[in-house]
Amino acid sequence: MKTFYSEDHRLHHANAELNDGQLVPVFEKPSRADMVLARVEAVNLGPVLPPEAFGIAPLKRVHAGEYIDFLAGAWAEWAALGRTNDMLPLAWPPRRVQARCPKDIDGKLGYYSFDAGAPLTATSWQAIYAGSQVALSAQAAVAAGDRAAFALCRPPGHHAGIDYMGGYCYVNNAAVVAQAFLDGGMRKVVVLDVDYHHGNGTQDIFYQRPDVLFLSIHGDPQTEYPCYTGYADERGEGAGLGYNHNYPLPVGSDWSVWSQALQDALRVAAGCGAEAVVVSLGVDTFADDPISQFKLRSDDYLRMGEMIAALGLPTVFVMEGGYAVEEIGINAVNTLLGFEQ
Ligand code: Q9C
Ligand code: ZN
Repeated sequence: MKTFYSEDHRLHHANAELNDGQLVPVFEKPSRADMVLARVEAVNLGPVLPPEAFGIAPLKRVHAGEYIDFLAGAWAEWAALGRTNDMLPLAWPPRRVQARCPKDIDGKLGYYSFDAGAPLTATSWQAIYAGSQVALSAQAAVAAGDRAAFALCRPPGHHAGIDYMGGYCYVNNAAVVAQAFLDGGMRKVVVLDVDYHHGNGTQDIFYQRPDVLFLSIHGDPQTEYPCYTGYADERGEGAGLGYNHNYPLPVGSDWSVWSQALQDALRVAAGCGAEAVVVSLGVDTFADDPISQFKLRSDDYLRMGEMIAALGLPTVFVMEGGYAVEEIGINAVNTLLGFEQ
């Protein structure tokens, strides 16, 4: 299958993030994509192609326009105050306040985020934007008839909601791809999120809609980030009721447990009449991931890909998390190889 990739991902490399109460070097770093690309090339997965230009309009089909404009212009506002450190928010609207977007950049940062886990640097927007074009290029290849394509996106996207960033994510690439399929004429699309963390952003974007079925397998929010969403009783709302399925699993879950959740998710996916599948491909489910608590082994990703392929639907794989940098390439590409076998 084709892999879409842009070198511009390098333009997003923040300094530090908060982990266990300490500022530490970021886990979501450029070498992640380098390792995946190296593995794609080592196994001859297929051609590696640069993105085509789709512009910003497809992003504003799933995100608030004002939020995308904020991302694009945030650094300029920050730098105008003489600031040179990475941008991080420091205040959020609590419960029972009427949240209005403030004028100053610190207020805006909190308004357009749900945590302090998505730092912005001077050149982050260029990387974020390039990642979205990578995703759209993979979608276009599949819409044009390819059985599957791999969007090697960085930074990841599934924590980004309609109008907020967080958890290393800014633009929800998987949601952009799903919407592009619909805008191309499809009537139903599945987003299958296999990242260790709940895809809260994707859930937010499609929660009230029946045209995108969202399925997410992840660490139980009672103990795992993003802490407040991902419960099994979040089933969608209004017209979207029944089109959201969460599979929270306990810490320590291995393939025997995890694959049962996938089996059920695929059963739901097969029965919904979808015309395409978007896989939010996080491999932070790996046993040696430094920030996650599942126990998948590298061979398990081959089975995962094989099971997803059995749906028999056009499929776009969108890179999400995975922080065991040494093995991220093996694990991500094993999923794709398993799909193809
Ligand atoms: N001690 C993605 O995988 N920090 N984002 C968790 C654990 C945030 C993960 C802290 C993790 C964000 C795309
Ligand atoms: Zn994750």
